[in-house]
Amino acid sequence: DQAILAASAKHPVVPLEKGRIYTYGTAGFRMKADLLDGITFRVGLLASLRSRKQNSRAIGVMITASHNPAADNGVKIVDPLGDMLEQEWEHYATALVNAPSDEKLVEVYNRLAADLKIDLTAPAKVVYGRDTRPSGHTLIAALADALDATNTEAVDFKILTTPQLHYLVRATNSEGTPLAYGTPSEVGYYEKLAEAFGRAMRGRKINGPLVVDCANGVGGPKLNEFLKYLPKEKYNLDITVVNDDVLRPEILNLDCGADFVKTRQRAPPHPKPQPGVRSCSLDGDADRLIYYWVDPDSGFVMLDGDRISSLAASFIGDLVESAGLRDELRIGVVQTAYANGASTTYITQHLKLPVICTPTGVKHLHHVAQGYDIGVYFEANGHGTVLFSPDALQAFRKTQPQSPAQKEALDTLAALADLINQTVGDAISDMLMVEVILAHKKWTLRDWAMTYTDLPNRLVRVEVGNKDLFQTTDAERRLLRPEGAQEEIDQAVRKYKEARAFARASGTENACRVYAEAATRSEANELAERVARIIE
Ligand code: 16G
Ligand code: ZN
Repeated sequence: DQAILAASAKHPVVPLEKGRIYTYGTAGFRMKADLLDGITFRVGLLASLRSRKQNSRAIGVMITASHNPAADNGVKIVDPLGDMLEQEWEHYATALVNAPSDEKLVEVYNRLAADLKIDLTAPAKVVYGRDTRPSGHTLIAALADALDATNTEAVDFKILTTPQLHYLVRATNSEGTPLAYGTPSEVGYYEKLAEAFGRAMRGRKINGPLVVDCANGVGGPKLNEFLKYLPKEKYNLDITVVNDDVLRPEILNLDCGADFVKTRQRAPPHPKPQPGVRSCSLDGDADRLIYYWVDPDSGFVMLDGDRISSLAASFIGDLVESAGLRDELRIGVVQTAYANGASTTYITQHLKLPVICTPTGVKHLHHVAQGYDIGVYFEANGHGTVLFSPDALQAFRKTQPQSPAQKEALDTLAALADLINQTVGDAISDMLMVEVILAHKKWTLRDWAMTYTDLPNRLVRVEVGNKDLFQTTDAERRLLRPEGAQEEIDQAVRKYKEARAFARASGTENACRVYAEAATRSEANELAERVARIIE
């Protein structure tokens, strides 16, 4: 207790105005970096408790604010298998962080330990990393003080992408077991992906150069490093990394990156887009991916998370068929309400795969995807992955092929399961998956874009007095409160063809978001504005 008290005094939490508290949201704690020192210290305390509760397995802590501006930062906890912190524990994080004094903090800490039957003398281990934000350096010091005060083994992996940290947590905990996920080092991550990429390509060639915009974030240096592990000539791999300047923090996520491309629906202005060149953007911590090109005739064309999802589902579905496993393995596609209606129709009617809709936030999609043998999940914003169950992995290895084609399908599936990050959405791993699929199909980005036509859509952010008044149901597609609002939205939607709209409170800002889609661009815009006026 004394050690925690003394250390906590060095890392005070900045009090909020009356009635407001810090909450562990969809992305952990995220805000202006200068508010985060004390919060990160307390998250360190929770990570140590979590490790002790989880039989001393390693817990991860990642310091990043993803696509937010450079002045922000954030901190989140990664569970032993590399997935997000169990939801029940988000409340414990909130309780620790909002304790009003150092003494009360120790009280909450000890009460949690007692209630959860945690042995505070058991070993604990926390592995951590951070993105390139300068503030990360001092936040790591706060975290290290908490680990020190609680006698927790600390492993500092320094600067990493978020998905690399998730990989490292799982690799650390599975090392030396039959379920070993990979060597628990940054090099181990590159080697695993490079090897799996080679097996998945099976001698095919990449279809043209690719420009990768790294949002001036951690993805830049990491992708440059990773490229050293890939034999470029062998696969015709011609990748140009742009927006990879991490020495000027103020340009992080500035007019570039996956979030810019998705929300502005255009290519980053720098470097000047070359018509026809295949391009993609990562976000500031390299867990989101959006493809696009500027067409000399029709202008900017974007291939977002829904496109990556349907591409993966179509390719993997075909492979499962060729592998003779269609009756054995259940494939499901998980989306959120933001998924373009045309993608949902394409997946259900053309690919004949079930689509499940969950609330926004990776943890929800991940959880539902785990219920399938092969669970494909992506948010429209480009965050997602494909999960393979132990049964699926076993089937890829154990099925006796009756033909060369069946063998090829089984081997390709096994390679994809190693290539695709199983812990969380990973832009670098997803990019290689997309390249593998396009190489197999011999598709250009235009071929990919031709699979279906997106419904015109519009997203608006609406300032509201108190976003907590907005309560949703049906995976955020309908409002329960304020009373009467949903009826008004329904009426507005009925005025348009092929229309759909919903309003939900943001999980990361004090605002509401409205999404609308309809048969034409002007109708989608009009509908979005009508709904915005209803909830204003
Ligand atoms: C967080 C989520 C992201 C989601 C976004 C929605 C994770 C790792 N991140 O960034 O998946 O799309 O929140 O933000 O889950 P909003 O609630 O403000 O619309
Ligand atoms: Zn991100």
